[in-house]
Amino acid sequence: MSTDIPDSHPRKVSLEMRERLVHGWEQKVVATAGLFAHGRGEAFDYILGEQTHAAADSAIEAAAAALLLADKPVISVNGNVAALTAKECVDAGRAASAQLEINLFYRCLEREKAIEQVLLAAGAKTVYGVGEDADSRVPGLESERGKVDSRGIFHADVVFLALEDGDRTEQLVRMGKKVIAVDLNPFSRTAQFADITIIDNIVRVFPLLIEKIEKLKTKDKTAVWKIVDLYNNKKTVGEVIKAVRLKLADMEKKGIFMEVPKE
Ligand code: PTJ
Repeated sequence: MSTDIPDSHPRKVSLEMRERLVHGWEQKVVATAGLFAHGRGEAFDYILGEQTHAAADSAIEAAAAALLLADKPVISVNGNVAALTAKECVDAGRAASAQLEINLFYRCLEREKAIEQVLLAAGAKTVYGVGEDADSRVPGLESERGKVDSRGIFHADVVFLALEDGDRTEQLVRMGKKVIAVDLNPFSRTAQFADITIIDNIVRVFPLLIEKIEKLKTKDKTAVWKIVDLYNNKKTVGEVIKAVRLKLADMEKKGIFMEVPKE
């Protein structure tokens, strides 16, 4: 079932995102729990004003730089990411010469294949982590997320991941990898443990990331290294939390949330 959402609807973009997830759920791409996870993300996005904050923008720039400098970068794809941004994953992978690997919490071959199909249809040439290809394990991680591809995440130096429960980020960092995480919740374990935390909606992140990768490709390597070296993740996460606090304080002070425009 899909509803035609009129252009005039003030929540059109948000409602369309939900439709994509429901469609993904019907195709077995999205886990049932993925729908709840999206709801949590929506709530944080609402508080963030559904916009990319300046601090998130600098995290995206650092992510672009880290991906470009990596020897073996990998973009980790789960159900929600594939349903919302399959084409963008492929485009970012191409721009940064990064591999795409499917990594799921609710892992089963049916979902792995469904997500692989979505990525191939979006233009991917190779997709790692499907079935027997997930032949290695992240040490210390007992969940299905621990299953990784030896050609991909297991030997990667930089891993880009999004929208996931927190335990894997910590272990990947312990393995010595640089982890770039996209998570709208600045308090999550993923957000706290990642080396570069992008607190923004994945649908806004990818287009900006691709743009920044292309721009940094034209710069010399020293300038790109400088971006990574100067980046401070604690400061970035703190700045986003501060922006939210100031916005809420301002709304509280004004005591007005919305006004119906007069005819
Ligand atoms: O596809 P699978 O099997 O790997 O399962 C994926 C889910 C999402 C079910 C699993 O990873 C999960 O349960 O995740 P959590 O613990 O709910 O965490 C998801 C995080 O992503 C939450 O902190 C949300 O705020 C955040 N989030 C949700 N939607 C978005 C988002 N962050 C960025 N952009 C979004 N669109």
